[in-house]
Amino acid sequence: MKNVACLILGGGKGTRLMPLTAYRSKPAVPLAGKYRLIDIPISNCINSGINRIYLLTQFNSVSLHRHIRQTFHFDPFSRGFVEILAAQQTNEGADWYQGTADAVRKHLRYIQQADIDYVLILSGDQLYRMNFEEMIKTHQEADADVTIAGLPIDNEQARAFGIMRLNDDGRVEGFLEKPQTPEELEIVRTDPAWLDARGIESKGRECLASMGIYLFNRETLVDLLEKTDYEDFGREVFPAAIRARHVQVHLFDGYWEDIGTIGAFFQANLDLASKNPPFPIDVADSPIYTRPRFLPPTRIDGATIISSLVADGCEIEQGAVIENSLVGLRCSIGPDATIRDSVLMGADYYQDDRRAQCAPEGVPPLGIGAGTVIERAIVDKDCRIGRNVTIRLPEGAAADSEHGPLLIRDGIVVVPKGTALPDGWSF
Ligand code: ADQ
Ligand code: ADP
Repeated sequence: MKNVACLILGGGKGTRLMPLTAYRSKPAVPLAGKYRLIDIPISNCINSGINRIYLLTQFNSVSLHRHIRQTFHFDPFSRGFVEILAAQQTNEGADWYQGTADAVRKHLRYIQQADIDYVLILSGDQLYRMNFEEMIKTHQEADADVTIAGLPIDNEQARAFGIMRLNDDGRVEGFLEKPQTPEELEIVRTDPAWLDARGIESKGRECLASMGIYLFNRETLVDLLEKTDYEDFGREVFPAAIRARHVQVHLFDGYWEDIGTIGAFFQANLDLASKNPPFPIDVADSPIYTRPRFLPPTRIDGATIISSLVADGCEIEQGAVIENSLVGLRCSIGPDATIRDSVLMGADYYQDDRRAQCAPEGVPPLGIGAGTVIERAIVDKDCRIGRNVTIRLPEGAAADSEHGPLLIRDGIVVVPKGTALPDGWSF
C-alpha cells in the first residue's frame, strides 16, 4: 500500500449541513459524540495500510486544521502523513476550486511522484467501513485504469447519485450523474440477476450507485485532468472516461451513508446509538481514530439511560432521563432533564474554565439545566440551556424554518453552537 496516495475531498461549502457548518468545515463536524466526520475516511485509510493522505479543503478550515494537527501523527519511519491542502492562490491560478475534479487538478503536483502508482479519491462526509486493499485487488485483477466503488440502491434513491451501467465483467459502460427521469434511469439500470449472480443479494435493487470512492492509476488521473478542463468527476470526467479508458466497478454492499444533510446526519448519529447499530463503532480490527483528549470518565448519578451513547467527561445528574440519544464530550445534564431522540454535541471546555466564567450575568451555565426537555434536536457544542426549557418541534412548524436563535431543518430542531437559552424558554 506504500504506492497509494489518498486525496480526501473535504471542501464543499456544506450548505445543507448549516448551521453545523457555519463556523467549521464539513469534515470537522462532530460525529457520535467524540469523533469528527473526517475521522471516518482517514481511519479507513489507516486500517487499510494507506498512510499518505492529503485532505483538500477550502471553507472554514481552522478547526479542521487544528483537529488534524492534534490527531494524526505517524511513526517517523513509516513516512506517513495527513496533510491539508487548503485552497490557495498560486502562479497558475487565482481561482478557488470550481468542483471536485478541479480541486484535484490544482494539487496534481503532490501526487506526481515516481513511487505513487495509485491515487484513491474519497469524500470527507460519508459513514462506512471499507478495506481499500480489496478495492485495489479488484482494480489490479481487472487491469483497470479507474475503479469506482458501487453500491446497489433502489430506483427512488437513484436521483441523488451517479449511476453506473456495467457489462458482464463489471466494466462500467454507462455513467449518468443524478438521473432524474424514468427514461434516464432506464439507460443505466442494472439487471438484479446480475448482482445475484455475483453473490450480492439484489433484493429488488436495480441501480448501482457510485459511492464517490475512486481509485485511479496515477498516470490516468493526471492525463484525464491535465488534458481537459473538466470540473466535476460525476458530471464530466466519468461520462468521458468510460469511452476511452477501462473503468471497473468494485461492488460493495455494507453500511454506507452520505451524511451531507441535517436529516441524514441526525439519523446516522441516532442509528449509532441504537441497540444493534447498522454501523458498529466497536470493531476491534478496524477502529475509528480521533484526537486523544485524556478526559475523565463520565459521572452518572441516579439517571436513567436507555439506548444511548455517552462520551467522556460528562456529568449526568439525579432523575435525568436520556433515551435514544447521543451525549457528546463534557456534557453537563442537570437533575430531571429529559433528552429524547437527540444529539448533544457537548462542550469544548468545562464550566469552571477561565473562559466560561466570562459569561455575562444571568446567562445559564454550560450544558442542559434541571427539568429541561429536549426532543428530536441537535444541540451543537458549548450551548447554555437554562432550567425548564422545552426544545421540541412546535406543532405545525414548517420542516425548514427559523424560530429565534433555533433553526428547524428536515423537521429537526437545531441549536447552533454557543446558543444560550434562559430559564423557562420554549418555542
Ligand atoms: P455529490 O456528493 O453530490 O455526488 P459533490 O457535491 O461534488 O458530489 O461532493 C463530493 C465530495 O467532494 C463531498 O465530500 C464534498 O464535500 C467534496 N467537495 C465538493 N466540492 C469540493 C471542492 N470544491 N473542493 C474540495 N472538496 C469538494 C458525488 C458524486 C456522485 C456520487 C456521490 C456519492 O458526484 O456520482 O454518487 O458523490 O455520495
Ligand atoms: P468546532 O470545530 O467544533 O467548532 P474547535 O475546533 O474550534 O470546535 O474547538 C475544539 C477544541 O479546540 C476545543 O478543545 C477548544 O478548547 C480548542 N480550541 C478552540 N479554539 C482554540 C484556539 N484558538 N487555539 C487552540 N485551541 C482552541
